[in-house]
Amino acid sequence: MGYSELDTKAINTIRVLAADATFNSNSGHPGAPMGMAPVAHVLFNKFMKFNPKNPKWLNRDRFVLSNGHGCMLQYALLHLFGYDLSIGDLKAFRTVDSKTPGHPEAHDTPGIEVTTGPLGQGICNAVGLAIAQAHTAATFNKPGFNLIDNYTYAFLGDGCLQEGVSSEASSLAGHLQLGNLIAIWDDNHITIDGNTNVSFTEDVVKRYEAYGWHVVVVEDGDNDLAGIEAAIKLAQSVTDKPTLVKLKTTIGFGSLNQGTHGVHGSPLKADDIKQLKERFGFNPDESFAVPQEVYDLYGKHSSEGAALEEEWNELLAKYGESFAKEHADLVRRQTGDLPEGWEKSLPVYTTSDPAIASRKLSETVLSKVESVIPELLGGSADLTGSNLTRWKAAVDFQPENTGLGDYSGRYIRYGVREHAMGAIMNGLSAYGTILPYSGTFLNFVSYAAGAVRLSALSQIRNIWVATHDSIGLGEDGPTHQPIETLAHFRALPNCMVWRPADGNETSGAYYIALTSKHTPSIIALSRQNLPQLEGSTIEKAAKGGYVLHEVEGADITLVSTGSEVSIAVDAAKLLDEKHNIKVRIVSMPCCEVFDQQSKEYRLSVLPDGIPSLSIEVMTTLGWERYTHEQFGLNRFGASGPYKDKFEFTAEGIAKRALATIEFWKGIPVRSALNRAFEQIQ
Ligand SMILES: Cc1ncc(C[n+]2csc(CCOP(=O)(O)OP(=O)(O)O)c2C)c(N)n1
Ligand SMILES: *[C@@H]1O[C@H](CO)[C@@H](O)[C@H](O)[C@H]1NC(C)=O
Ligand SMILES: *[C@@H]1O[C@H](CO)[C@@H](O)[C@H](O)[C@H]1NC(C)=O
Ligand SMILES: *[C@@H]1O[C@H](CO)[C@@H](O)[C@H](O)[C@H]1NC(C)=O
Ligand SMILES: CC(=O)N[C@H]1CO[C@H](CO)[C@@H](O)[C@@H]1O
Ligand SMILES: [Mg+2]
Repeated sequence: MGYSELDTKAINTIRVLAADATFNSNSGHPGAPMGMAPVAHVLFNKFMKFNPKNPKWLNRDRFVLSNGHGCMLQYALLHLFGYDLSIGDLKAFRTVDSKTPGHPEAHDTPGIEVTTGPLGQGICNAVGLAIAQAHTAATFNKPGFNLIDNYTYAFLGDGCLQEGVSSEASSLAGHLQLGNLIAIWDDNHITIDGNTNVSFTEDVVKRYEAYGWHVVVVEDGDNDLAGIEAAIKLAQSVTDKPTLVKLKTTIGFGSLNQGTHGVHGSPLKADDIKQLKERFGFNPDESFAVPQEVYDLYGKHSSEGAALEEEWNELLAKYGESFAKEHADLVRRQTGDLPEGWEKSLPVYTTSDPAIASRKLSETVLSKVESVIPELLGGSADLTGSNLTRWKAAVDFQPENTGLGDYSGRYIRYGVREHAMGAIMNGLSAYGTILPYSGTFLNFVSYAAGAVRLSALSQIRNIWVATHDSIGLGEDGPTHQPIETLAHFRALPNCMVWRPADGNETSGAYYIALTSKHTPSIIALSRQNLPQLEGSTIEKAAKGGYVLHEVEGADITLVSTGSEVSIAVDAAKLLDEKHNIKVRIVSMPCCEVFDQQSKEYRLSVLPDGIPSLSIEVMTTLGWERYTHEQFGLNRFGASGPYKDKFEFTAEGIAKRALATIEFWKGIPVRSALNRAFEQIQ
C-alpha cells in the first residue's frame, strides 16, 4: 500500500485544476473536488477498470458522481487519465457548447456515465447500474467466462443523503443485496447553508446498516490514503451487501476557507489560489499546469485498462465460439437495435375485437414482445396487478437466497418507490444492455418527475407504463386522477407522451417507444374498456397524429386522444344524424411525434379552413397549439362513476362542436398550426 510524494502530487494536481477551472470561469464548485481528490485518486488509480480510448467498453467499472456540482473533479480525472477531454476543454468549463457543462452530462462528455446534479439522482442511477451489471452477468456469464464482473462506484454528498429519493433506492439496494455497489459519502459536514448540524443530525451509519448495507468509516479522508484503499478493498470483499464508505473530509482542502461553506460553490480568490499553489509546490504564476509525472502515472493505469480490454475482447471472442447465440445477443444489445423482425410480434386488432382497456392491451403487447426482446426488464411500483406490467412466466430479479427469484430475472419489484424507480430505470438504461420499462398510475409518474426530466435530458430510452390515466378511473377520486400530468410531460423536451385510443394505437405507441433509442416514453393507459376504432393502424399511430375519419366538406375537425376518441366518434355520428354536420376526426396519440412530421403532413391533418375542437379529459393547456377551441377539465376530478358529471359524452361534445362552428362562422379560419414563425425544437 505504499504511497509516495507522487500520489500527493497527483492529488494536489486535481485540487489545483479544480481551483483554476472555477476561477477561470468565475463559476462552479471547487470545494467538493478539493475535498474528494484523495479518494478519487485512490479509486481511479488503484481500483477502477476502464479504457479512456474506449469509454464504452462494456466491462468497465461504472462511476457516478452523485454530488454532480463537484463535476470539476470528474473532468479533471477524465482529462488526466487520457479521455478525449483536453486542457482546453477544462478552460471552457461552464461555457456554452463546451464538453464541460456545469454539471456532468452523459451525452456531452466521454467517460460520463449518467447526468447528475439534481441531488440524490446519481446514487439511484448507481443502484440501476449495479442491478444492470448483476443482471447482465447472471444472463451472460458462463463457467470459465466471467464476461461481466466488478463494480459500480458512486460518490455522494450530504445533499444526496438528505434527498428522499436516495433513501428509496438505498432501501431497495439493501434488499437486493447488491454487493457490486460501493458508495462513498463525502462526509464534510457542509452544505450551502453551512454546517450540517442545522438540519442533518441523524445517524447515517445506523440508517444504512438498517437498510442492509455494509458500512465502513474512514476517519481521515484528507490524508489517510492507505485507510481509503483498505476501506474500498473491504467493500469489494463484501459481496452480498452494498457498501457505504463514510469518508470524513475537509471541503476545499488547501484553501484559506477550507472546512466552510465559503468554498462550496464560489471560486477561490486570487490570493487564495496563490497560497494554495505555493503550499502544494506549484508555480503560482501558472494556471492549468499538470506535472508530466502525473500524466505518466495516470497514463500507466490507463494503458493497463486498455490491456484489460484487449484481454477481455479475446475472452469475448472465445465466448462467441462456444456460445454463438448469447454472443450475438450481447453484441446486438449494445447497438440499441432491437432483434430483427421483433415488430411482427406486435398485436393488431379488427373492429370485431371486443372493447379492451388500454392497460390490458399494453399487457398483451408486453407479453408478446418479451420473448423476442430479451433486453426488456420490467417492473412496477407495487401496482403489478392493476398495471398489468408482468408477463405470466416472468421471473423476479431477486437475490437467489430469498427464494423469490434470481439475478437473471427480468421483473423488478420496486416497492412503493416511484421516484427511485424512475432514477433506477435511468441507470439500467445507461448500462447499455437493458431496455427498462415499469408501471405505476399516471398520476404518480409526477412523483418521479425529477428522474423523468433527467431521462429526457440525457437521451435515455425507457418506458413508463402509466395506467389509470384520467378521471375515467372513477371512484378513487381526485387524489388519483391526473389533470396536469400530460401537459407537464408534453412540455418536457425529448419526452414522448403517448395516449393510445385502441389496440392498434397501443401497438403503435410501443413500436415508437421501443425503437426510439434516445427518448423516454410515458404511455398513458386507460382503466376502462375502449372499442377498436375503424381505420386505426400501427403505421398511422406511429405518426403521432392522423385522420381517423375523413369527410368531404367537413364543418369541423374533432381532435382527441385515448379514451375520448371513441366518444368523439359517437359525437360525429350524432352531429351528422341530428344536425347534418360533417365531422372529421383526428386521433393524436402523441403530440411530440406529430410535431416531428413534415409541415405538409401536419397541415393535411389539421388544415386551414376548418375550425377544430380538441377533446381530452385533462387540462386544456397546450391544445391551443393544435386546435381553435378546447374541451377539457381545468379543475380536479371527482370521486365516483366518471360519466355522471363532466359531460364527456357524445352529447357534451356535440354541444361544444356546434358552439365552435357557430363562433367561427364567417371568420377566415387558419389552422392553429400556422404561426408567424417556427418554434425552436
Ligand atoms: C435536488 C437539488 N436541490 C438543490 C440543489 C442545489 N444544491 C447544489 S449543491 C447543494 C448542497 C449540497 O451539499 P453537499 O452534498 O454536502 O455538497 P458539498 O457542499 O459538501 O460539496 C445544493 C442544495 C441541487 N443541486 N439539487
Ligand atoms: C473483479 O475483477 C477482478 C479481476 O478481474 C476479479 O478478481 C474479481 O473477482 C471481480 N469481482 C467481482 C465482484 O466480480
Ligand atoms: C454547529 O457547527 C458550528 C460550526 O462548526 C458550531 O459553531 C456550532 O457550535 C455547532 N452547533 C451545534 C448545535 O452542534
Ligand atoms: C389494425 O391494423 C391492421 C393492420 O394494419 C388492420 O388490418 C386493421 O383493420 C386495423 N384495425 C382496425 C380496428 O382498424
Ligand atoms: C386495483 C385493480 O385495478 N386491480 C386489478 C388488477 O388486475 C387484476 C387482473 O386483471 C384485476 O382483476 C384487478 O381488479
Ligand atoms: Mg457536504
